[in-house]
Amino acid sequence: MSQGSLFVQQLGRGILPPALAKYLELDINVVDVSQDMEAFKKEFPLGLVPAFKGPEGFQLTEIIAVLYYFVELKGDEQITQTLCGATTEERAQVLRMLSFMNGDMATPFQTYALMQLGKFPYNKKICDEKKAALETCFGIINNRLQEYTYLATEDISLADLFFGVYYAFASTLVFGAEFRSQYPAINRWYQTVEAHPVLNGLFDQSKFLQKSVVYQPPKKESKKADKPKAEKPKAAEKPKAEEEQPAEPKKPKHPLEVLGRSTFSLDEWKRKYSNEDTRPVALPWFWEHYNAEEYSLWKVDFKYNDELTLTFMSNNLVGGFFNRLSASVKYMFGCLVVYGENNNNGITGAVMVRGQDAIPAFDVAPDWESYSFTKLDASNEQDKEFINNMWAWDKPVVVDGQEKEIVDGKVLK
Ligand SMILES: N[C@@H](CCC(=O)N[C@@H](CS)C(=O)NCC(=O)O)C(=O)O
Repeated sequence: MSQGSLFVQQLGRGILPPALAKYLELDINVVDVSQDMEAFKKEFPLGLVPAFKGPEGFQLTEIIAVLYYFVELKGDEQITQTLCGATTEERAQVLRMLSFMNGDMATPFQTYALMQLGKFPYNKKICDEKKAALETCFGIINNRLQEYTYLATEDISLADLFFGVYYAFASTLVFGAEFRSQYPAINRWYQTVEAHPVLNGLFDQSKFLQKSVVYQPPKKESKKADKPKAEKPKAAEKPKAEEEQPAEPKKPKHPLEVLGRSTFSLDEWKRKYSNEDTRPVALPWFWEHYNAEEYSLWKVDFKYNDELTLTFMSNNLVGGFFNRLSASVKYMFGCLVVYGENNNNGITGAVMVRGQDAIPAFDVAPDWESYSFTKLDASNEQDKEFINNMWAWDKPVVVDGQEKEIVDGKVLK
């Protein structure tokens, strides 16, 4: 029987609990909350991850509590002593380091990283303050590692695993080589801890940034505004009329609205896809009802697969892209999948859009140009097979003649 469900957003420190559960061979169901945020918030109103739900209504939040719970759940005294400390003093030291890193270090890191990445309004003074706080934290950790092999005890404890994840994540997200070179003892320590089975394979040092990310203010002129879109009807400029007037037709809200209602019911298809078994029921229904004059089918590929690192981050990228497509989603359906493994993965998929052109549907997302769109032909068996595979998402993808396992994906519906 499952020992519970772990709710995560597999990013930063969030990847440690599932990796630990796997190492401990716990039977825990890992749920990516971005798939259904509403359902998650119903159970955990704070909406913070990681969160854990065990049998009989047992609930837990706070990463440190979750990590300890998993170790206890394993119930192996040897493992518990190694990961959490063997003596009263060691146990206190492990907890101390975890608390220090999850509070004093993680809080400034979050603000600093989000500001440098332009995801939080940039403020130089705050950024400088947070960076100084982080340098103090890294300095404390570096000093410890000049004298001791590990962070809290004489072995790799939860504290080392936590900081291992943080250090590697920070190094793939914002901190370049010049930042890391200030802390040679941390760097040396990392070479050892990354081989620990919990961390092994999660990060690839060749993907660590050479240059630190520095906030780039947005360019004044918008690229989009420069581009004339002759083929697209203009967005409404006047307040929209209450009723459709024959003399002055209501301006469509979305360019694809001019195409009118389709005979193929997209809503019905989405319901079939969600509620029925994909291969035996939903896909045959789709091909029976699909109307090639009303909807076109597209192979969608991310253009910069080389820049992808961790597969969950690739999947988050797809999630973000789909969120930004929300204004078009009533004209679209499809799946993008992530195939491969950490530091060697790609994003591909198949999407159906209203009309014969992909752009009016996709260009509501500012990052649409990061993807290439190749039209598929439903009368071509190979194309049809590709669409089936992308939507059923149950077979490896063939990329450059090589089979690659699908590790994740998202449905646009
Ligand atoms: N003190 C909590 C913090 C949890 C937390 O801030 N989680 C972030 C991800 S690292 C989150 O869930 N953010 C989503 C949100 O704020 O909506 C812990 O250590 O578990």
